[in-house]
Amino acid sequence: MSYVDEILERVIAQNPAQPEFHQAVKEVLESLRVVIEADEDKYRKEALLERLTTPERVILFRVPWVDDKGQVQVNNGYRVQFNSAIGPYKGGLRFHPSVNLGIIKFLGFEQVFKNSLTSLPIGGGKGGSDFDPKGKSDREVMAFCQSFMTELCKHIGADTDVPAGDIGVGGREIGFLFGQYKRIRGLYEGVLTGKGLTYGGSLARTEATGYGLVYITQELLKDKGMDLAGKTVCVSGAGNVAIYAIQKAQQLGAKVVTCSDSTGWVYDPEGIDLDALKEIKEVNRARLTEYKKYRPNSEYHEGRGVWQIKCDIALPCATQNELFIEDAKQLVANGCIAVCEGANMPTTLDATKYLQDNGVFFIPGKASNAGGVATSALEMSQNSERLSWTFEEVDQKLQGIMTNIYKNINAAAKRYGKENDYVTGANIAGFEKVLEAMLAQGVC
Ligand code: NDP
Ligand code: 2IT
Repeated sequence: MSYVDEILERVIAQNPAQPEFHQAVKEVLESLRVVIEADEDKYRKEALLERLTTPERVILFRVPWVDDKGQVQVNNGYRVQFNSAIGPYKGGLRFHPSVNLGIIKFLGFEQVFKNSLTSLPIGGGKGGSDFDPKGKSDREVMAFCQSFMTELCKHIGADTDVPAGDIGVGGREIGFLFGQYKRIRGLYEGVLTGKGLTYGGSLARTEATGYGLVYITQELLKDKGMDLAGKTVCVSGAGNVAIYAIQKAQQLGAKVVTCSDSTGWVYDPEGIDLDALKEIKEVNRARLTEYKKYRPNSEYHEGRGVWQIKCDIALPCATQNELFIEDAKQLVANGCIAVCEGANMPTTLDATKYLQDNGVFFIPGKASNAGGVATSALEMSQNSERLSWTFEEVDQKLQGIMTNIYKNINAAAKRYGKENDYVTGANIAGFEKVLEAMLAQGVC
């Protein structure tokens, strides 16, 4: 059996009931097959793929806290420190009831390659909890965050592991987490990114993932002789990534006609009203049902359905496995040109294949949403030099990083005879640097 197939079997056998982790590993290893099989004996002897697919460390912990009724609640806490070959572990924290170890491992594994693609010195990690911030008071969120950090602070630090936000973790949560870290460890250091601007945060970090996604989409279109201006765009999600993707796409002249949350979706044929969306989601923390009050001509539908709407560009920005094969077929039938992932692994493997086989340009999340973590790394640099850069400086660097990622994944795909296959390009380009660093550091 080939080394790649052997490891795919091993990952499934050793990590039962973790389908998202299997899915992420399968996608990466299928892409790396060409690289590994060119020198299979060497990599097998080095147990390179066993090391690549086994986290360096997994931390599981209990998070007890007291709700507003005086009831003690208990959640599960996770931090997966996946790979530190090229820098300290870096990656977000997700607070969502669906969180389990398999999901955090898939996200940590993806993060290793994504962080490598940024060309900045950051390793891969991810963490989170099954805590649901929805419907909780600020005091309850603070009580949870303080308890979560009381344990997590033993395992992180500005030079070891630097968490940030993800689903359910935004500025409010990062503030509570930072306060508790400082209080227990007595260190005022850049241990988290996505911080508020008054205590070490970076300008443009809030916007970075969504902006970066649109910058790389524009780069792809330019390379193909097209432009985002005048294009119709469908976005899913209505959180941090979705909101700033919509903003940048609109600034570049596109018309964004959809967004969604976990209960339903909006179709606004005249273009999403971003101020309304921000007020609903960022200020009121409310549901998308509110949108119709601001825009009576828009449609609100329960459930999922964003990908039915005819568009040139699709930007899935909600969560994993939210774009299925039926959606891919609909997008192709509607003449979609490109799908660029804002979320992590939003497209299923068969949907990805269908899109690629039918000539839709497809950029995977580890390349197209890397602007967020890249700007986190820029926040770390600013914290280290105890200076802060202007919005324009950070935004310029972000644009440069996204352009560079596009060039690198495009070149890697071409080098292996897979032109336009940006999944293969991203996995190989991300892997190459990690591989070299791992081999240079010996057996560890
Ligand atoms: P937010 O919590 O800000 O927003 C998430 C959005 O997705 C919300 O609209 C939420 O709906 C919806 N959503 C979440 N889970 C589900 C679900 N199970 N089913 C349907 N809808 C869902 O998170 P972000 O915008 O930060 O993250 C979105 C995606 O982008 C995630 O995949 C994340 O890993 C990825 N990402 C985030 C980065 C960042 O910097 N924040 C960087 C790179 C990737 P509702 O409002 O109802 O909860
Ligand atoms: O998935 C991701 O890249 C993030 N949630 C951002 C991680 C970070 O460290 O900024």
